[in-house]
Amino acid sequence: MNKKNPREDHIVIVSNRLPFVLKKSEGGNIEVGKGTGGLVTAMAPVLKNRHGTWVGWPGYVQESDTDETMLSAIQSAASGYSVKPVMLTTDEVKNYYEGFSNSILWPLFHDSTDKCLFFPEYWKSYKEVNKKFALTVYRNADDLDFLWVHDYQLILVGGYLREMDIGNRIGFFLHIPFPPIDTFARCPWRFELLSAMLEYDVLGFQTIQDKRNFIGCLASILQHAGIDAKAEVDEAVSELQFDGRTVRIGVFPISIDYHEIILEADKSRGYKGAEEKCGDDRNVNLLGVDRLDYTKGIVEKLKAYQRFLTLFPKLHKKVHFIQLVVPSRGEIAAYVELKLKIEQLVGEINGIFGTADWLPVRYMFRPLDSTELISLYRASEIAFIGSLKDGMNLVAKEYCACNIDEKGVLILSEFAGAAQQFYQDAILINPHDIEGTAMAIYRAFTMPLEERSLRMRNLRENVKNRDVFWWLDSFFNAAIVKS
Ligand code: GDG
Repeated sequence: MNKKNPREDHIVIVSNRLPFVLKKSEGGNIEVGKGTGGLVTAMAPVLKNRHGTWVGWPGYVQESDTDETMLSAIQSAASGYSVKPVMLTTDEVKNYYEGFSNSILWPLFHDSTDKCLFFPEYWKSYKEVNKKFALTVYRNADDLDFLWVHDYQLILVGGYLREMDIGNRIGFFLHIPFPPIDTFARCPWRFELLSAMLEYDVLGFQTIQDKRNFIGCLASILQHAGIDAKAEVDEAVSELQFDGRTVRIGVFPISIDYHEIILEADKSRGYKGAEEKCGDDRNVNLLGVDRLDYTKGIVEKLKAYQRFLTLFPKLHKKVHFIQLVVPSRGEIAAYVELKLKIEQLVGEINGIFGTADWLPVRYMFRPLDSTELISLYRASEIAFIGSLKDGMNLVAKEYCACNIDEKGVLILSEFAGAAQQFYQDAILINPHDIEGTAMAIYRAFTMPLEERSLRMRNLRENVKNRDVFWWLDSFFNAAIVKS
């Protein structure tokens, strides 16, 4: 097979979703909206500066192929790159997307095996849709394009491209955690998934723990099947020989376009009066921004806040917990139940502690536009991130970047990938420890200005030095074969 080095200026990105959402209005017109979510945030600046092609699902169901009106609506939403849509039918959305992707792989990779539904029809559809994505790539890629497949919905795409005898270099980046062997081994299709991952030339993970888990799974599952697949864990990028090829395995913590977000933050309405008072005299917004997801620990955060209000009655009316929840995966039962649970708790806390002039929790369930989101970051003295498991968590990075005055505090779950980068300067919490998290809120609230500034300066420096372009370059360097 003729594998050539990729051209840095020509990438084909393959992800389940395109960076925008198309909806058909009642009158039959196609409306284009911006997509939200971590993958879109990270990848949008990558193509903007390099051209290339994005292959993905535009987010609505269609039983037949794309038509011209849709193609032009899709293309006009993309600036500087071309878009190749992959359309999904109702059955595919149910079995591949809601089923295998979000009711097997998502919970399995996030330590929530109780939510896994190992239905064979999900696996069948996952294979078919991955093949469909591969075919779209095959039809649209040039010889020197670097093919970059993203995330858990599309693990098999690389393998199908090899079957189509494509000679390009192909990379894969996993945005979510990779589970340990005890968890991964429960999956009936563990062997097929692992083997498919070894069809890529370069595999990227968010943290060293994810890479370690992956290599542990290889050692156990493939070697049981008599396949030799050993790699060093501790090197930044390690190499594994498999089937006469070299597979590179690296750790690339994803990030944000730091400079772009600072420009936006600078323009947004300023801090609501950055208070210099110390200790109990401050008035503080505590901010949570999460997609509706059981992995984000929203219920645990609310319980910890409730405990904090019980422990510190003197601080009532001085703290406002603003929790933005962005609708997500609303067709899946676990998400519907979670929404009810969150809303019940919000009501309970406001009912117990609220007064005529103070609402302890301000809850929003809708997406905001990016300008609103940025002014919320700027207006909040504490960011509160309580993921039970999270690949990275870009909200943590965005909050720090937007904290231009360097007076804010980041409370961060030790189970978010970002904690491996921020452990020295964030207040780390174990979100399962409700009492400990309540005390962490108190600590953030009472932290002296000097300490807050020092920590926030370090956090921002960290994000600045490792922005999304640093991430892209590191991945690309690993993808290139040095002669
Ligand atoms: C996956 C992994 C990993 C949120 N609300 C609004 C909005 N957002 C944007 C945020 C941020 C993104 O969505 C959320 O990113 P996260 O990283 O926090 O989480 P996931 O969506 O679960 O992302 C995650 C990521 O992929 C990247 O690899 O970090 O671990 O789970 O950018 O700003 N954006 C707008 N309005 C909102 O209301 N415009």
